Amino acid sequence: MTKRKKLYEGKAKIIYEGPNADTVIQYFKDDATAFNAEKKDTIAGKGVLNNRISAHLMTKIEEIGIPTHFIKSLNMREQLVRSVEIIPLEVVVRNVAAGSLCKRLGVKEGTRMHRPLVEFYYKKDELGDPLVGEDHIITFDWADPYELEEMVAMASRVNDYLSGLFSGIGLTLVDFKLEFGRIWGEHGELYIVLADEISPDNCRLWDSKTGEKMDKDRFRFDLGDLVEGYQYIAEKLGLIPEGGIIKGGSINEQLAERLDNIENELAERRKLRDLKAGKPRKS
Ligand code: ADP
Ligand code: AIR
Ligand code: ASP
Repeated sequence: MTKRKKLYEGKAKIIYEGPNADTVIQYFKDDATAFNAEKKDTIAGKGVLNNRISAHLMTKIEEIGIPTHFIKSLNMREQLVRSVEIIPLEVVVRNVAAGSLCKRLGVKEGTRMHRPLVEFYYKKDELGDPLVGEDHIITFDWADPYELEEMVAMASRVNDYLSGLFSGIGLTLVDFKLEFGRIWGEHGELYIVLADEISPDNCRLWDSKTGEKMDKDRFRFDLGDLVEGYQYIAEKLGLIPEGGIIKGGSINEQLAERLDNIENELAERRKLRDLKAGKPRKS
């Protein structure tokens, strides 16, 4: 295997040089951090699950016409994505009050907003990613008004789509964080695309019936086994077989490697079931 150049190592992922100048490889680590890396741990299988969940959600989002950086899954921990210039903002959309919103404003956790709330945080670890307003963003040239409008429109569409998708599998999309990037076309035209990842590391997902938290809050606030929550989400999305691929901290590597196939197989089985459930068609 040729040695790849590491371009960047973050808290949860590593970015490697891709096969050509327009692409990079995202490697999903098992490292978990919270509160600006004050709390740290390594959780076997987290990277595999996030890679799979993010690949699936990005593909779905691309299908509804929102451009993303995602190209394809490479293996159980890696995906090929377009290389982008990351806009240094975290765009957070909230449907139900939780997390820092409750802490900052004293709103009761679980309060459903009558309209989704969109917030921006300046992506700067040294400052603890502070909340900023549109004026800060434009004044300091983190993004221009056109880019801002585009990001808000895309984030709202992602919210509508994902809220429906998760509600259909018994999960409430409480809030989530997106990152966007810039790509320039061959004539210098600018495209804004959805980048980074969409996984339970950056979405809050509660069981719609019981309210149980299935996302990274399990790790942040010691609410229970993180992998159990992530596997529950992946199972509901039909990405892994019932019973999961990680047991007692060890990954069933063979099964994990075959996840793409499993997804296809499950899709096929669903199709067969649907056909049998319906009336036979006359040929
Ligand atoms: P952090 O940098 O916050 O610790 P990660 O560990 O997730 O986060 O590292 C991944 C880094 O890669 C992030 O800084 C993210 O902004 C960046 N990134 C995501 N998608 C792309 C992309 N398509 N091209 C270049 N950089 C990307
Ligand atoms: N988020 C924000 N920064 C990093 C992440 N992962 C995500 C959280 C949560 C949402 O953004 O996972 O889904 C809002 O986070 P908070 O802490 O501002 O309430
Ligand atoms: N991963 C980020 C950190 O280490 C934020 C979080 O998810 O809580 O602070």
